[in-house]
Order: sequence, then structure tokens, then C-alpha cells
Amino acid sequence: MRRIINLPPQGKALIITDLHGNLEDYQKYQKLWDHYLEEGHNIVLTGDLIHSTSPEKDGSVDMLESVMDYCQCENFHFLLGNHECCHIIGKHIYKGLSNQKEDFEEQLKIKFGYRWVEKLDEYVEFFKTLPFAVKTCNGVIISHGGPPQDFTSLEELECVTEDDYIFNEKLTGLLWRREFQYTEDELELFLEHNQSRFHVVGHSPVDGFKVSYDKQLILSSSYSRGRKAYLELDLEIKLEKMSNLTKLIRLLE
Ligand SMILES: [Mn+2]
Repeated sequence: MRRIINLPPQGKALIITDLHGNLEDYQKYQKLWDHYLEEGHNIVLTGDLIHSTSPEKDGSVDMLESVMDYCQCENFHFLLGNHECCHIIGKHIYKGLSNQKEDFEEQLKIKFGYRWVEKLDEYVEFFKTLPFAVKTCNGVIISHGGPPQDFTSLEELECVTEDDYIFNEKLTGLLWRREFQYTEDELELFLEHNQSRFHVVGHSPVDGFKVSYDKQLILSSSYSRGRKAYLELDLEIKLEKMSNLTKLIRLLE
């Protein structure tokens, strides 16, 4: 399995972030990406597919089952998010007062009865196969969060071990670090060492999108502070400045 995916220099890539169990938005995006897949384009979901803030209408399990099917398709890339990672490392994660790891397990119990542990194991094994980043030929690196604190190339994450999900600072930085936790220099060095010009992430809820240090584009496709935005990234054009990239942002209708 590949951990860093290199996209071909042709076509487009649809970049969608943080769906967080929102089945209604999932289905809207699904219609969109079905059409893109048919035309041979790439789809990138940047992680945090699961864990809703409103457990009573959490579509996480159905969405996960659906995404597992899509992942059979070589043009569909689902990146690991910190919320998926919590189930790998057994870490509790909270939104407000609710423990989202336990809420997810509760849902499995309701849905699958005595088979819930088996199902959880199946999901955890699936999460362990997920890639960490996508790179494009026109200089974009896409991950759940970050940049991590140390600056060497991400290629070494190709051979992660089980322990790395907890102890590898580069990997945890890529999954957990957000705006205000990194400096402009750290972002620049991260891009330089990965031969990229721009970094696209989800993870931090913003009003649709936000540009950080002119080099990082934060997107919120569903769980957001207002608008819901995704990126229709053209893999064939030259991207020289951030405005070339922000022009490709689309809002969810
Ligand atoms: Mn996140």
C-alpha cells in the first residue's frame, strides 16, 4: 500500500474535507464524485469522514461502508484523519462533552449487535491501510492537517509501523496540527522538502475556506463555520500564486 499518493498530471482532482458523519452532505458530494470518477478524474477525501457532533443523526457508519467500496477504485483516495486514527490507537476524542470514540462504538453496538467488535476490528484494519498525503505534479500537497514540526520529506512515512500512529511526530503532526500551531517558516520548509508550492488541508473548521501564510489553503467541506467549500483542482495548469488555487474553490449548493 502507498502512503503518499502521486496524482497523474492529467485531469482534475476533487478535494473534499471533514464530512464528519453528515450523510446529507455526503450524498451531495457523492453525486458529484460519481460523475468525476466516470470521467477518469481523481477524488481525494482528506479524512475525518466519521464522528458527528450530533450523535442522533450521525451517518458515520453508512458513510464508512460506502467509502470502503469506493476505495476499491484506484482514482479514489481516502486519507487518514485524526478521528479515524483515534480508533487505531484507542485514544478518546471529545467534541464538547461527548466522547466521539465511544459514541461511534455505541452506534456499532446498535447496528451490529454482538458482531460489533468484529466490525470495529474490520474498520480499524481498514484505517491502517489509509494513505497520509496526496501530491500533484503542479505543486500541491494535500493532507488532513499539518504541517508537522520536522521538515524532512514525507516519503519516509511509506514504511510506518503500528507504533508510528502514536509516536511518530511527523505523522501525528500531519494529523493533528492546525492553524496557529505552526509558523510560516515551518510551512515553507515543509513545502520545500516535499517539492510543493501549496498545502491543502481540512481539520480546522473555517467559513468555507481560509488562506494561511499565502501558502496553505484550509477547506471546510461540511463541518464548517458557515459556508461549505471543496476544491476542483485542475492537475494540468500552472499554479504560481494562491489566487490560481482559490479560483478553483467551489461552494456546496
Ligand atoms: Mn481533524
